[in-house]
Amino acid sequence: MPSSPSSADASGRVVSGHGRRLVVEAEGGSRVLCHTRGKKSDAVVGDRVRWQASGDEGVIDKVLPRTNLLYRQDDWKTKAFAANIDQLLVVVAAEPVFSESQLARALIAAAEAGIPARIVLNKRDLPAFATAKERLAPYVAIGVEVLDMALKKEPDDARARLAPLLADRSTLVLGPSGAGKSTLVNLMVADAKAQIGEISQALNTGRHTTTVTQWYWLDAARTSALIDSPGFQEFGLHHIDAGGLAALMPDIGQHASACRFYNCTHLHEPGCGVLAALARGAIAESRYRIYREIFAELST
Ligand SMILES: Nc1nc2c(ncn2[C@@H]2O[C@H](COP(=O)(O)OP(=O)(O)OP(=O)(O)O)[C@@H](O)[C@H]2O)c(=O)[nH]1
Ligand SMILES: [Mg+2]
Ligand SMILES: [Zn+2]
Repeated sequence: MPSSPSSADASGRVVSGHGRRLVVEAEGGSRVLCHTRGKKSDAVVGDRVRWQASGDEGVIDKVLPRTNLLYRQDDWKTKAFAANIDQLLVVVAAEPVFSESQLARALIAAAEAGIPARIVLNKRDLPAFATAKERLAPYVAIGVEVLDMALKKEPDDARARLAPLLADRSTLVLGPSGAGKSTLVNLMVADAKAQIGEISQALNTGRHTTTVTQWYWLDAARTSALIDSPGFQEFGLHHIDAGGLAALMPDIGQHASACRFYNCTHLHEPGCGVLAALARGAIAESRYRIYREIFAELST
């Protein structure tokens, strides 16, 4: 429990949460269940906040300015993943088969938010791995680093390669359900169970599948953080302007300078540099299909 008097605001960081119930870590490291004022909660995991104690719990008064916010925008709903993150690890696996569209969307959202991203391709031990790896070839080609791992089967290899990438920054782990996000977090965070603590455990109700976004510290000095998140199935990008989509998909956007029209949509225009590149095999068909699919969504 914080020792600050209830009249004064203390600073802290949101370390987990569900709707309006958020766990805030105070400066000293203690964690307290907080509520937000008003109906709409705008504090998300990773946010730095001003809060005050109110009995055993707390109330968040103010969310401090963010460096960034990663979120998805479905038709009606905005779903924040986390704020103030330095990098993204998108975890996909050989099994269950991942949706390339969802993967592409996560990378587009990250690019839009200015957050660097890597892909972890997990479950190298399974026969389906080779096919999954092939499906990631377009991402390797655009310069996204793909880390092949078996988080469960070859934990030492995974730990040794991940540790330097995670040092001194906050990393959000995102991906579909069953890919291995929590396996990764448990591998890297020695005291993960203890950090979840009773408050957050109650929010997650002991389920195997993650239902609550959770911020973990990797080190005692609290300079490196790993954020576990629930698996996603949908990834709406309605916050992105259709005209700006190509620029967020580098393999598509790099050919736009050859288009005859400055406002080319790359769908049907004559003299389109993107369609020409597609025709000569310079753009992966799956990537162009995803571009069209998202463009259509953003144009309705
Ligand atoms: N074969 C194999 N299975 C693995 C590996 N890594 C993780 N798994 C298994 O994959 C399953 C899902 O792992 P989780 O870490 O819970 O997946 P998650 O991404 O956190 O899933 P959600 O919380 O539902 O989003 C578990 O049964 C793990 O044991 C691996 O390297 N190889
Ligand atoms: Mg999980
Ligand atoms: Zn074009």
